[in-house]
Amino acid sequence: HANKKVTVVFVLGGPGSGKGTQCSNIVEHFGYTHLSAGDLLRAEIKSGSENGTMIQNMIKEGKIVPSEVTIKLLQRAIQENGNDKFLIDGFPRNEENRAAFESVTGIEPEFVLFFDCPEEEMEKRLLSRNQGREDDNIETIRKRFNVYMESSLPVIEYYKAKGKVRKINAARPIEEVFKAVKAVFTPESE
Ligand code: UP5
Ligand code: MG
Repeated sequence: HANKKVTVVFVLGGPGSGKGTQCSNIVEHFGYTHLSAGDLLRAEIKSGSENGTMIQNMIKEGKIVPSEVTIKLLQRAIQENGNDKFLIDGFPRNEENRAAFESVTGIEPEFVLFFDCPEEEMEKRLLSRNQGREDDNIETIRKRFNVYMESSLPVIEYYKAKGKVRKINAARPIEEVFKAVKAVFTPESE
């Protein structure tokens, strides 16, 4: 696969747990490039690509888009970027995503940043986000929570067994969550 050597951190957690918000903070302080799989898929819909309608339907249903589509977008974004440190936000979402990404790109994450947040809090945040996301309605939110519990949590368990999960209590104000995040990215000698 002729890859440049890159460092990747997977940023995982339920819908509305604060992945995107904290990734912006990490970019500012630690020089990573933020790749949100969901943002890449939404951009693909907007670009009028041949997969656009399929992606739009899957997102509306809270379902996981076929991994070859998402991986192609992530791989392209990594290759086109001059940076060598990436936050991959909201991917992998199931076991198949994880295994396919690893075999296609040869990349294993440095660690997994996991935002742990109760469902009531995530629901409250999503319903008051108001950014016009087609999946921020209560019907789709319930579907996203189900897919997260059934398919995405097992991926976090997989990395937990490998000692790679850095778990953050995400049910606190943004600044407090970021304090905990900073500690994860700061070498212990500092
Ligand atoms: N907010 C954030 N932190 C807060 C805090 N500490 N206290 C109070 N409020 C806080 O935050 C959500 C909202 O909460 C914002 O208004 C924020 O200000 C506030 P945000 O940082 O946006 O949370 P995030 O975890 O990024 O939530 P998001 O909705 O983006 O998570 P999802 O995982 O649901 O969405 P994503 O974009 O990753 O995926 C969407 C869909 O795309 C999926 O459902 C799926 O259909 C599809 N998809 C795939 O198929 N494959 C993929 O690989 C990725 C996505
Ligand atoms: Mg997000």
